[in-house]
Amino acid sequence: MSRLIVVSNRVAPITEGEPTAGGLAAGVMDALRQKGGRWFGWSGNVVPDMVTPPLPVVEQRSGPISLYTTDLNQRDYDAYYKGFSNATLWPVFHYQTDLAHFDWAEFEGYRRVNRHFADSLQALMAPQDVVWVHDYHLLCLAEALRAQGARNRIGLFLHIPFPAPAVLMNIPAHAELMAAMCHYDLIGFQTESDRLAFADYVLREMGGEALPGGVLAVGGHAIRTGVYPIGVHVDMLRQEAAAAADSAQVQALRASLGGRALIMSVDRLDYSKGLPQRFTAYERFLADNPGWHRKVEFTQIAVPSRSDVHAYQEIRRELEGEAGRINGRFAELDWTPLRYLNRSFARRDLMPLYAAAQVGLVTPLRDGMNLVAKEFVAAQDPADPGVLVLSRFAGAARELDAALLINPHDEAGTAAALERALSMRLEERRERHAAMMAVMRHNSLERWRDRFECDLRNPASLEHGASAA
Ligand code: GDG
Repeated sequence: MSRLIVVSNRVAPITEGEPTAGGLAAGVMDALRQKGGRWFGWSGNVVPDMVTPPLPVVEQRSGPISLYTTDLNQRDYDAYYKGFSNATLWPVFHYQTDLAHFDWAEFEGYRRVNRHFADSLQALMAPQDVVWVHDYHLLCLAEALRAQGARNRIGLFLHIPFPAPAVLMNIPAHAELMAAMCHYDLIGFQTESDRLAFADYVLREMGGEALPGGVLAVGGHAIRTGVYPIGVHVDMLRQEAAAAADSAQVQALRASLGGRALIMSVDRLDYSKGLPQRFTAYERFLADNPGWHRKVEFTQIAVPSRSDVHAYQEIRRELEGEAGRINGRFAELDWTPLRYLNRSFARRDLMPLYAAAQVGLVTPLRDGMNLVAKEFVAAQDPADPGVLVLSRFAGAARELDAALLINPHDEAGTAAALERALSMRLEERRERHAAMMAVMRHNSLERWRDRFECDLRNPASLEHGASAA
């Protein structure tokens, strides 16, 4: 029997009763639960440098799923996770080269951890198993597995954007990175423009050749590429939202709003999410529309993230200052126009909060997909839905073109979209919501997972056009 082996930087903890957080975790868990399989990744624990690899692998079982985790020592954590993954790849892949730093020693640490992962995986894999690797932390994993002689089918799904070659080439190790990626059999992207950016580099910088069906031939390898937009559990999210529509938390929110309209944003506190630009666009909206004063509130939930990386400390400081400044400018004794919450919420509390909002404001400067946009739409009451204001630079904008699409750098345009969203008549809101729901039902989380797994297991399926989303 050919099992599915999933590898990602972190493995989602199995928590009974609580739905699994985030798209990656939910999609992967579903895939493993159906057919059984193994999931390997970092435990999240950092141990002192005295502890040297190979570090032990811990197994946890839950029904047909086995989770395997390993710790990282401080040196590996600093180079692989904090350094090359989150201070080089993340900013460059999100086009923020000004925030990126590069250090060959960190790149070497990144490759070293990819090799350690490969070492641990060897013991968990049988020759016929297929391996599904996730995201930017593990771009060199297939190369490391091949070096150990693994001949399994190995696929990579990239959750974040893939940059244009000119941007990628800011990373001094771009050639090494791309050569490593070419050891994957299948690489999946969120959008066609990400896939084309990857193909562009392979064709122009590596002398590769494009064959039919998204196949790229380079240096004797054939790499298949495809587009697999990640989705959400549409019906489950609506049920979660409806089930808690009158929870104490939602009642408290409603009481505090006192009938005012609610604009809502939820993000990891990350510079790619465009929070400072969003705050100033809201400020512009308030300045341009005095008629809306006291009638609207904007709540920003910003979940702390990667707080030991310098750029994340900076943006946190900046936002605290901006929230205070905007409230200082517009607040009245009985009206706080902007609420800024720097904390996380339990997932089951989040959906009814989305549903209580009239406007979902999702304005990343760049985003692979952005699941919050999809969750906001799914959580709405179809009879009286809220409006999504969405950045055209989120992967989700490709599918959710019935949202009000904005450019997050255009302060006046975003402010005007907010006014339009708040004033939109019921009929137009329903039409836009129904159009987005239809696309989301089609590109479901099941479809994302099934298409990727099917294409990984059956190379022929791509040749018949399965790669087109
Ligand atoms: C990467 C890519 C791509 C948020 N706050 C809380 C909470 N969340 C959940 C949301 C959502 C998830 O976290 C965030 O997903 P996003 O897609 O918005 O963003 P990234 O974390 O940057 O994810 C992205 C994604 O991978 C999947 O491929 O879409 O482009 O960057 O599900 O609801 N969950 C809980 N408490 C919170 O306070 N439990």
